[in-house]
Amino acid sequence: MVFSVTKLVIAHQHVMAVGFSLNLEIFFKEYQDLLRLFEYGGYPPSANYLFLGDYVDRGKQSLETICLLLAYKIRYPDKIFLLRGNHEDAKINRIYGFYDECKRRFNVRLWKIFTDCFNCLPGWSDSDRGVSCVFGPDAVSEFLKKNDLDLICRGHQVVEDGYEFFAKRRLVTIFSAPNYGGEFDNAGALLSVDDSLVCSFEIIKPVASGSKVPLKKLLIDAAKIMAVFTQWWYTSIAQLGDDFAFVDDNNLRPEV
Ligand SMILES: [Mn+2]
Repeated sequence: MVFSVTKLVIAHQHVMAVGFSLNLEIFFKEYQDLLRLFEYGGYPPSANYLFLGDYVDRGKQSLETICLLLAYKIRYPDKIFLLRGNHEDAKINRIYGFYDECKRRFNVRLWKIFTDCFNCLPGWSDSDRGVSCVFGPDAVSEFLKKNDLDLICRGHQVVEDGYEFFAKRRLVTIFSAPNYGGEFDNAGALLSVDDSLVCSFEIIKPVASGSKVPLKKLLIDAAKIMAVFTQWWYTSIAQLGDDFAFVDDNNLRPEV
């Protein structure tokens, strides 16, 4: 599945510029946050999604999260788009949880396969100015003018209401994981963009710690997800061409 997505992402990068009608940033403290988002916004393919990155680390079920997103990417390649967050990087997710989860539940080889996949996601490049930089409204305005854009939508940062405007509403930060890391009382938000490019927000309210969120669709079993899409993966792999290397399944079995 990971190989399929790697190839698909490479093949579909040109599609990134095509219009979409739903947009959100994620950073799931739990896999269930992703399912809550789909409950709000509609499960693919009923809506188009552009995810802004940060699919792994910190939560206990990063594998379920990334596997569901990759499976949807394979099944509906023109309906779901995955940008690369700073956690889709071996240097980061080696430290913040994903490596440990792969190693604990499967093996290190699986983590390396994901690393190859993440390296193909469209996103950022290394900054030669250090780990990050700050910018003001002037930089936002200059960038929008230069690129003929109306609004910058970015993630990567916890904001109390799930979204927060900056620079006279020319930039918006979206953060979709409510109660981030169990340490914040923040709401999560989805940004919806309709066909007329009118933007609106849907807010996912924070929940009291320890309470269970009822879900209409409990797609929480990664094995079930795998089973649903297996046939599609193999069909997809067959269509992807000769330079497609297929991994030995034995290497992906959980280590005891
Ligand atoms: Mn980030």
